Amino acid sequence: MLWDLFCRVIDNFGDIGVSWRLAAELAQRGHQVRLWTDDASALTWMAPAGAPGVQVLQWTDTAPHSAPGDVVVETFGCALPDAFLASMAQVRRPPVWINLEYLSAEPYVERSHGLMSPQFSGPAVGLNKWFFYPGFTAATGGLMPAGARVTADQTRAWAQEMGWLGNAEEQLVTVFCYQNVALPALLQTLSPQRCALLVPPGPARAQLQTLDLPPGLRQVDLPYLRQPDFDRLLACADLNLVRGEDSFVRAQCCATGPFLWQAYPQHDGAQGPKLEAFLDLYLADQAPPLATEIRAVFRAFNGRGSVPNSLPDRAAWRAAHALWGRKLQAQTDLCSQLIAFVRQKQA
Ligand code: TRH
Repeated sequence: MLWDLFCRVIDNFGDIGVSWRLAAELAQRGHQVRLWTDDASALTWMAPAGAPGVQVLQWTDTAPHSAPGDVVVETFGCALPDAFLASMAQVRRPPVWINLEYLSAEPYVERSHGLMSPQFSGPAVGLNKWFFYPGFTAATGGLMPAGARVTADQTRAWAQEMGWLGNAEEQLVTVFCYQNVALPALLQTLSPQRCALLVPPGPARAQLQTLDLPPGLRQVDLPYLRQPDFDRLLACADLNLVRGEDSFVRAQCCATGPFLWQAYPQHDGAQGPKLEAFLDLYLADQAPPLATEIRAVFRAFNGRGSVPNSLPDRAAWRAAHALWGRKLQAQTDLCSQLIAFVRQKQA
């Protein structure tokens, strides 16, 4: 099938990161993808070689030269250009039009996944748009697939090759969060263990530059990595501090080490319920002492409480993480679900 994927970059890398991941995954499954974006700049490092089957195009508000594809995906409600909507309404067999939403574990996701939004006015009058919600349960659209699995040993050897690992005893901790009030206290809980903090460019690195690192911790500033290497980075870490949407998912699907997630901060505080809803699912199968400890440190990492004196027992935390990972693996992935959803709407 031919897919038109639209992506508007609001800020950071999540919008283009998720869109690129989906585009590349569809193409790998034999589909043709046109990725329309208003800002492709991050793709120069995220996907420098592009991907066969994916064409990256400048978002245009004027009528496109070619007819719309079989499927049109509007990522994160980015509102398609009127001229494109009009061209969708004009073709004999209109494309299946999907709004791919933000990821959340909140209950509204199960209620809203797969709903139809008939268009009663505007350039796409007469067409239906379908809501597709990623999620963590069977009644949602699932998560982007994990890609090739690599063992912790393979990735550690890679970290060594990259020059990030000081010695075999050193723990690897990625620091890919936003500006974070809990970071200084959290680093204290890691010390005096020997840890290499692997820090991509961004707000966390800027914050670390203002801190004196406690004993045992060593900062390694990373360049921007290709997306598959970024995934590998998370896979090799003993602990991942992640954020937003895409790194949050990768830390759950690709990594053996546990993670802490900083939800994207919003002015209305929407990240609070989002965090709690995720923790409710994530910790549902864990016994109370561990679940309470993990919840406390996740909350602290989101500015909702103070950092405990110590982190949860690492072996127990790892086991909890593995259990959750197995649960996610049993789900049908987002790409497969999306293709099946489209085929059902075309039938
Ligand atoms: O960049 P983010 O903060 O993105 C956010 C969230 O998606 C948020 O929900 C959304 O509202 C906001 O953007 C607009 O974090 P996220 O989601 O983890 O995306 C990071 C992407 O960048 C991910 O696809 C991985 C990619 N990446 C690389 O490929 N290489 C790198 O070196 C780095 C640092 C990131």
